[in-house]
Amino acid sequence: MSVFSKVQTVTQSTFFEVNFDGIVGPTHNYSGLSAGNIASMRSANAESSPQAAALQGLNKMRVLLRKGVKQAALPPQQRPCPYLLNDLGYAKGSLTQNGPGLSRETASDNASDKKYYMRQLMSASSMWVANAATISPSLDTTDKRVHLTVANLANALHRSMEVPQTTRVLNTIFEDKAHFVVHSAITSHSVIGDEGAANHGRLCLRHDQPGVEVFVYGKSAFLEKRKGFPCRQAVEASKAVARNHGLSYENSIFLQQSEEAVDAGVFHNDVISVINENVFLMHEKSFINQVEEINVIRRKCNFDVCFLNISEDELPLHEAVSSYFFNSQLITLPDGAMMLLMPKEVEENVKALNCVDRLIADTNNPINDRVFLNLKQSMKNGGGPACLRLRVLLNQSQIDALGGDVMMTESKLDELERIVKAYYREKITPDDLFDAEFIKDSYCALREIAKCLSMREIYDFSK
Ligand code: SUG
Repeated sequence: MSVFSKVQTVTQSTFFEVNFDGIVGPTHNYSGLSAGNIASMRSANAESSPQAAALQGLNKMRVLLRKGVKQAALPPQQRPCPYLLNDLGYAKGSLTQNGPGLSRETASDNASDKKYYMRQLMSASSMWVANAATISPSLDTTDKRVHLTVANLANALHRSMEVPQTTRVLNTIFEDKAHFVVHSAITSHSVIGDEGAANHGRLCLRHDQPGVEVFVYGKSAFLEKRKGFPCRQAVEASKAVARNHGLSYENSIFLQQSEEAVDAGVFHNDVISVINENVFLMHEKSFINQVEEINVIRRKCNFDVCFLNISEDELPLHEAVSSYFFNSQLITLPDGAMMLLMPKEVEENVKALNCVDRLIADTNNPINDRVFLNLKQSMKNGGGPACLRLRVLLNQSQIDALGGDVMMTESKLDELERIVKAYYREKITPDDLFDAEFIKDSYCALREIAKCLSMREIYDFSK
């Protein structure tokens, strides 16, 4: 029998991968803000449904909860972003059509400035919490605490403005210093751009064993500038995170994205590969010197790694990107079996569907199930299942030490669903973002969500 067979050991792990999903915010819209993210560029100015987007996200959490996976949630952020609004010299409410007017209006101000900034300031992009932070579990770090580094997201204005609120939320949840260390974001500059867990994975024999942390980058101050789509993650940032987390040379590895992948729309590594325990599922065009790098990983890991290297013939790069095949959540279920939670777009793409079914039929890997979910509202902005979740490996005492009331239950999901149905709009266009009534309604939604998660102090408007 193969070492990677589908027959599972039944001993319960003492560590759990807790999936923290970002609750989609009430301002979810398509503003075409992300260069190199093909879905975001294509969806610019389309009508969006914040309500459908949030319900699709809550449904994903419910599906995993019912599979016995530990599920948690992170609240949406306040929009327009109060810190950036203030930095830009705009008074509160001044950017809305029917707001109180520009109390600090100057000659330098004009309508196109306002439109440009409002689209940035209103982005609900904090829903993609795979970009909120990078996390090293206590099993890997020298001081045996969980380390989290907030991502600086320095490559785009609408994403970099997430940092202060993400920092506040993570400090609230991971407040207990006996278990957790929350590091501030690395100084915000694109040369040291850091996009968090979307460019990070962890290989281990089982979740309760020490692992080798895999950092993926696209650029470096020491590499030549390239044409084509922008690279977001700098190796300098990845190495800083590894140092701050107390990872050793032996338990960290740094891989460079292939330029072909970046130019095909792979703006984060989670668009082209995914790791869970000892399984590394990747497209053959994911990394530079991929074959050699696989051998380096084999040597570093003191356990067998199951590399599932999908060929261009089986699933061409552009279809891997359009279906978001690799942006799936690869999850170990309580019985030890592995499951792929995939976007519906995989089911709708013949090659992608054949590919996942071939993996499930193959007896030499532990993946034995797949579930397809409709996440189309988020997908249209380039955010699949894996983008919507932040994986945090925790043992029971660490779970007990979490601040707020963020672990999901059926009744908590019911309550969140009720709030979304009551306060989120069914349809908006980017022009609705300027409506003061819309902003007021969104504050009501956020107030109730914060109450539901017992995190009352996180929003500026409630102070
Ligand atoms: O940063 N889209 C996000 C999608 C992030 C996906 N995350 C991961 N791959 N982990 C981004 O490009 C689009 C917003 C807009 O165009 O309105 C956006 O920000």
